[in-house]
Amino acid sequence: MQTTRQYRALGIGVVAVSLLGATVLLAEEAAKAPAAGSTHVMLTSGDLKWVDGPPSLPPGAKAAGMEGNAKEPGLFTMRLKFPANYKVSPHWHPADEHLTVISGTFYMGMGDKLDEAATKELPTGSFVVMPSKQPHFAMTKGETVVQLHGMGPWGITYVNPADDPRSKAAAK
Ligand SMILES: [Cu+2]
Repeated sequence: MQTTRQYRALGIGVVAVSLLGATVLLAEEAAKAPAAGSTHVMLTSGDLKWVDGPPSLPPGAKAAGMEGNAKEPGLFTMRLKFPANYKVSPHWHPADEHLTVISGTFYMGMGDKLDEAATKELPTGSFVVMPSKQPHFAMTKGETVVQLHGMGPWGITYVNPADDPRSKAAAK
């Protein structure tokens, strides 16, 4: 009896210690996480370095990386600037798309056919989460800047491969 109780107490003790250990470990990982990338990020809009948008987007877009690298595993944040009357044909991404409208008005809709009437008007300050693999499309009427964040490696797959600017570029 005595031994059983002792073993039981020991057993509980072991579980308690491992739980404590796991908690401490998680806390340490969490504390380490923000610094894991490099250093802190403090960017004003003026600090952004705009370059031509990626070849996966129709010409005319500008992009500015802010955090991480969309091509690599991990969190990334970037801004995209679209000219007026810009359209991104139905497509989907390998991970959830998080989008914040920084300036202008963005129009976004879900489905595999670009339907202007089916878009939602998203004025400055709007926020969207588009689940991975969910086909969607987007357009602008005036110049619009959006901030995109998600988990890399990021990508874009057009529902209709003919809409992919990369295949158009390759065909030229
Ligand atoms: Cu998208």
